[in-house]
Amino acid sequence: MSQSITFQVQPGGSLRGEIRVPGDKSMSHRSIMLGSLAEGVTHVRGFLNAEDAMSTLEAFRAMGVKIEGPVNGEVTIHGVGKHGLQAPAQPLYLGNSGTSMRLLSGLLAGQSFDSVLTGDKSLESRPMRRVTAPLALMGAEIETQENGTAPLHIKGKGNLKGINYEMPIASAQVKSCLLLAGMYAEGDTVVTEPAPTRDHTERMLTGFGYPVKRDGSTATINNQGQLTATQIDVPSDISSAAFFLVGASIAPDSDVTLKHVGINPTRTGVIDILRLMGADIEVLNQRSVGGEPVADLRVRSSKLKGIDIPEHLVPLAIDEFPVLFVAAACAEGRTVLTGAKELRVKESDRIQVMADGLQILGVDAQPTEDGMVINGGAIGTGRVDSHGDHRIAMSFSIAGLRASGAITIDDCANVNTSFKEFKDLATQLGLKLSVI
Ligand code: SPQ
Repeated sequence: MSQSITFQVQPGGSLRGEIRVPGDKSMSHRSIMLGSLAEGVTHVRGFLNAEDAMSTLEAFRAMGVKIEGPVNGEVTIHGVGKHGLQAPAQPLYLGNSGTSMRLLSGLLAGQSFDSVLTGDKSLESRPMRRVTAPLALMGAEIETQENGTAPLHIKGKGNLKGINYEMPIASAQVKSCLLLAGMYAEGDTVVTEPAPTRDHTERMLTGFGYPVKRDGSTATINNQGQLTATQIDVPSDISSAAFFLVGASIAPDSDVTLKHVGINPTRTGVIDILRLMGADIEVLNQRSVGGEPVADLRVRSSKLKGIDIPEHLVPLAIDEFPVLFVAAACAEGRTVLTGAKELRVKESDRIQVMADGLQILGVDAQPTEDGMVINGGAIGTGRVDSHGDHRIAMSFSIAGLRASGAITIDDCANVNTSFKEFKDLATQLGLKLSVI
């Protein structure tokens, strides 16, 4: 585990310049998983070299896959084929990464060997029944702790059967877990989601030549396909870009261009929400890269206003709410978020932890069961705790742009799980951020 790190941000300043934030975390995980199961050698560019994606990469190395890199974002995966993974000698430690654990649980339930998945304190307190329950319906045997958390002990029985599953929550991790298990199940695995969630798994399976049928909110897969090695170009992560979309919106005299950002419509809720609040965001040079839409995003300072966030945008911006709460704190009037209960079971309880920190900074932020009510106003000064959650740490750093004094943020080491370069890129643009 990384050592404890404290950030301190001095108040004020503007953000100006052009940067490229690191590769998309969701796609980086999936590129390793599918590349490992493919026939042939897959080359990945733009891979996210951060702890979460590395947890996935190391897990596949531990299952006998030869993976070179990452070097400058390039990874070469020598695929072992759908049935070529080897039993790991030890439990697979997945650090802080929910995506690794939930997607791997599906994939490993379909293998013919046993495996154990573990993680850090945060990951081992996150709910896993959302995946183990439907996997059990497919015939998987997975032992959890009494309260449904990891470590997960997965029996490799190799005889899964397809199910027709209506997901009770909108979760790309649950959907992806079941699609990966469905690659090993007899008959069709049919997954229906209650609202659109990120569809990188479906797109990437298609890119590897594996048939997945998509019909509205339903995706169907079976065990008849093969994955064929391919080239993957991972765009920049819109969830990392989001810190600067908000930062440049709230800080006066700002003008930032974020290059080569993935703008898959299942991920762009943050742009829609900020625009509804009055943000000035231009989407430039739209293009398609390896089956995923990409663009440069130019964002300039604007006067934000509070809004009622439309609930249909919640799953499309689920990881961006910590920093959107900072935008709301800087907006004129009231912002209301509802329908976002899922935020309570992320790396931290993102509703409570953000409300606590904002209140320490003098913001009128009231947590509710499934969201938050924030009355925009001044941001003060103080010491807040990120509770080891990367997105909380970066969000409070951005709040410094409009604070009246310094903000000290404890427990920031996990910024390395998704965005190691955050401090360097943020200071390059003008944020007065240091490690103390
Ligand atoms: O991987 P992890 O820890 O779950 O990461 C987070 C994040 O903020 O980085 C969530 F805390 O992103 C998830 C996201 O919230 C990544 C993800 C994916 O790649 O499929 C899907 C979302 O989770 P969920 O639970 O809504 O399916």
